[in-house]
Amino acid sequence: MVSLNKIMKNGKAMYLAYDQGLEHGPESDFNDKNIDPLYILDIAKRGKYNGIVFHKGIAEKYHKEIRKSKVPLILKLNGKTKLVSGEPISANICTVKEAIKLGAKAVGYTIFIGSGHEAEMIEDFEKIQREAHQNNLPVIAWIYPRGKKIKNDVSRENMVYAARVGLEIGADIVKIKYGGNSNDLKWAVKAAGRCKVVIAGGVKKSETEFLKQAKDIINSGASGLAIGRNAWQSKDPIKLSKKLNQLIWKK
Ligand code: FBP
Repeated sequence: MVSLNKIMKNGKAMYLAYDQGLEHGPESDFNDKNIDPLYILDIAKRGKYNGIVFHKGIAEKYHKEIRKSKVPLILKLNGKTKLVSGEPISANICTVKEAIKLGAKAVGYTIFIGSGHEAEMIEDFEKIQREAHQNNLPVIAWIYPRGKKIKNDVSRENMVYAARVGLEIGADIVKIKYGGNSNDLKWAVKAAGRCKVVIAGGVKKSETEFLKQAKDIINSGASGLAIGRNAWQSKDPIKLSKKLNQLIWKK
């Protein structure tokens, strides 16, 4: 098994996700501050995240600063904009080799299970997973049920399915969305077996609501969270990150 030591601490993790510039576009998610990748990198460093998720373009253009920050880089290898309609597919942007050259400590890959293009993404994942593991690089799979067949992407059935797909296809960590029911999440964590489960943050909530949800998530057996908007849209991202840190490692 590939070692997760570089991107986890005592089997737990918090990651800062910043792929929304491509996935959602700047208009819906960014303000004057968080539009700047260096602002995000500073949060990741001072907030003690176990990894920062960037796409290739940012990883290349801000390479020097990322390296200097010592925050482990998780390179997201595929992505899509929100401008397309129809069955979703996430296109490859970066290879495993390029990710390694950029100093990545893990790679990430999105699969929309249930999409008409599911098979293409699973096939691509197969190559990526093999190459990453040959290079001792952990693989994080973003598994999101999506497409016209999916009525509720966070139903018990779909959430547990997403977690299990992570285990079945050889991901080391599976990132899924949480529907808010801790019993469902406990079952999902069980379904993922030795594949670690981390939970996405979703749209910005109040700090109290977010931290309460984070506590439920950790108490349900998940290994951590991989959040974006709830951290870098916060008025005080460092304070929030510190609270999240204490909660995950039960300080
Ligand atoms: P957030 O915490 O901001 O929700 O980010 C988590 C994430 O998985 C991102 O990595 C990704 O860009 C986004 O959610 C996908 O969101 P959507 O469900 O809108 O495709």
